[in-house]
Amino acid sequence: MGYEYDDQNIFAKILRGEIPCDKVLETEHSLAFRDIRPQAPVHVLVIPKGAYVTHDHFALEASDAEIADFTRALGQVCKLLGVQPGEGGSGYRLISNSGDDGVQEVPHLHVHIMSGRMLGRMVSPG
Ligand code: DGP
Repeated sequence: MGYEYDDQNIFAKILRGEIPCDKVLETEHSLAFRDIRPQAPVHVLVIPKGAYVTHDHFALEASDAEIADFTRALGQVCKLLGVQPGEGGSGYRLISNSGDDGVQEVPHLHVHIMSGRMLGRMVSPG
């Protein structure tokens, strides 16, 4: 089977500059911007620039440089947002919805960073 990447997805358009975004950070291989429908006072999405559909796709097929860049970008965004628990921040949650059970809306890997309120239990009862 494998993954087929749809280059017409909304994040691909953001990466090509066809749609604006509220940018938080850009690195060689990653981009972070604010979610258009925030579900917490702080809600930022971090995406790789490469054509990856889900986290497993990225983790298995991305280069070491892309993976290192993405992981560091996540850390840098947490720092920029002031949410690091070890630095006086109130903490945060990372979410990466994948596929149908994960209720993934946009088929380009993204990690949600959410903070600024008590986020409740990890998943809803269903
Ligand atoms: P999900 O695929 O379910 O993990 O969530 C996708 C998220 O992407 C959702 O929280 C809303 C956000 N989103 C969708 N379209 C846009 C857009 O055009 N711009 C921005 N900044 N966020 C978007």
